[in-house]
Amino acid sequence: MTTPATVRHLHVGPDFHAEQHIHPEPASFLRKYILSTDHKVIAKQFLWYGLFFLAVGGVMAMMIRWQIAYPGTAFPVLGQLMWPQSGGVMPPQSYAAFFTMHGTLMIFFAITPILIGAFGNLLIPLMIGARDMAFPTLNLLSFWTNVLAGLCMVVSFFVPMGAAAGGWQSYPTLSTLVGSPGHGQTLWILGVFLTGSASIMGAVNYITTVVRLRAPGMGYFRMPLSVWGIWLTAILNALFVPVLAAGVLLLFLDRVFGSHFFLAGAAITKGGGDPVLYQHLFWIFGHPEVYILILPAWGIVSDLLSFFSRKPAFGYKATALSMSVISLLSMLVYGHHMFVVGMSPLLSQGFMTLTMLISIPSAVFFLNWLGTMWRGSIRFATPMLFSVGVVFVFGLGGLTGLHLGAISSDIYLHDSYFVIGHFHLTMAASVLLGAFAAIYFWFPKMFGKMMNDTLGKWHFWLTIIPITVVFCGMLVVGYAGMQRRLYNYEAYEFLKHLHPINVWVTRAALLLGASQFLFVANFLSSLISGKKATENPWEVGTLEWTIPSPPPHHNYDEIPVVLHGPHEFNNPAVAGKDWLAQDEPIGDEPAALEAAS
Ligand code: HEM
Ligand SMILES: [Cu+2]
Repeated sequence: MTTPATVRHLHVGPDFHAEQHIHPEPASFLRKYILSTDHKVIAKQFLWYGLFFLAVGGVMAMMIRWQIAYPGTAFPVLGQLMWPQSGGVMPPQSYAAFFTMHGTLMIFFAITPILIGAFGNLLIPLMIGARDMAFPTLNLLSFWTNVLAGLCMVVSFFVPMGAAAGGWQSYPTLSTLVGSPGHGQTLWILGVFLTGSASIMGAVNYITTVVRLRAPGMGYFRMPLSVWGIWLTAILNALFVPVLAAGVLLLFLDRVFGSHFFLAGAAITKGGGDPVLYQHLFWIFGHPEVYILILPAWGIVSDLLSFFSRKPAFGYKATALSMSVISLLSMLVYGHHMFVVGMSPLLSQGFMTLTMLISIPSAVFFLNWLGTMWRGSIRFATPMLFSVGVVFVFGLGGLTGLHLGAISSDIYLHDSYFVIGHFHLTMAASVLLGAFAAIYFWFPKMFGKMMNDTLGKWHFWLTIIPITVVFCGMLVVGYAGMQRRLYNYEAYEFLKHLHPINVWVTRAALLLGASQFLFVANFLSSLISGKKATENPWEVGTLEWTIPSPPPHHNYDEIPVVLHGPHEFNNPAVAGKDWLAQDEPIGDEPAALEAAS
């Protein structure tokens, strides 16, 4: 969108022109596709990388569920391949490694690369009107450091004694040499440290790009909510991933150099530290981490609900501010993960009160979601269905958080399947459905082709129904007292009656797993022979839809000048269509720009 020459010289922000030259596209295959500094290429690299680990983490979840429903029987095909010595039956040690690595891979190597790595990279420069990230080389480094981290995780499956098996938090003393003598745990530490470093690099890049490279007129309260979500996530990453890095570094020193930061009592001969210290370091990071994962999904869903309801996002500013308040409060509540560690009641009451406070801003943006859809002329395309799916599962998950935020009920439910059900609804299902919504929506911009909407709708219904059965089933068995991480819960008489529910949960999980092949087929066939995408197939106004699909290497011929918010629908001054691009002038727009400054 070219703008009258006069407008370009009205500065409303930092001097951005100097910082955004048009660089020629690299010629060699290596620089163009492998060692690329182009944010759009790096976005695709993160997407493939994340989808690979999502598949690995997903298959592991299926095998965990198989063991729970059909203990003592081999998982079809894979069981025999992996455990021929036990007739294909998953041994107890492997069960512990499976839930540990399932959780680790899903959080750090699947959801993070997809929602933060891929969509952070794709959307931030395009949606704020920039040519690339502030630090393109750092961006390249961040991706390849992640690949190194992923390699550590993959290799850990093949070392003697296998992968880490101390839970995705890797609490000491179990994760020290006392509980985990093999190299698998050390490789886990290296992998987490490296992926943490990559996240910090990305965070610095995202924060700087949003602050410094917004196009003229793109004030913070004109940024799409997708950018708000990813930006807040980057800030939390920059603040809290270093805490995790410090914790695992000390654990590494304990394992490799014989220090005693997390070893105490009988585990050592003299001096000594405290294993509970690690829990504090882990959860100071760990609770903000759940918001690091979900904030991008919240932002994306807030935008998509508006786009497909053909209405401005209800309470746009309130949603952006609620997400900011939640990010702030998320720094102050980590103790609710440790109500049973023997903390002073005064301290846990403080954490409980702050945790309950979070439900207020959460309710604000949740109601804004409903307000956006209310009386909208809703287009139920696949991205919209997945967005509504997020509203549904997050609503369920959020409500069950209240049980776990209250000390009295948490002491009973701690480490039960109720916890597993809760965080899978809030963290797994919400981010997974959010990621699918984003993939179906921005696939045309990334690859220049449309995904098949009918297949997409089948994928949606065959995902939302089983995923609800799986995680709500977990809430029920957890409420009945079933603990997590039990290789064979039927060893406990009082849990035997839960077998039928667990069988149905596993059947639903297997259906959930199988229906993902619809997505794989749709993704690959659309890449190869999908319908060519136009510049703006969804008819929405954010900047990325004002340039070709896929965009040219330099994104914008001219840096756009932003005149409107991201959700301009049904503006009476616009004739012949119900939407308005953020840089589209109506009437004497140069005056409007002046007004915006
Ligand atoms: C979509 C299908 C999924 C299914 C069926 C599933 C199933 C499970 C099951 C059964 C467990 C508990 C094992 C046990 O304690 O005995 C588990 C643990 C876990 N899952 Fe998932 N999961 C899925 C997706 C995800 C996703 C997308 C994430 C992350 C965003 C995730 C993160 C975790 C974590 C962190 C744990 C705890 C691991 C531990 O106890 O150390 N899961 N999952
Ligand atoms: Cu928490």
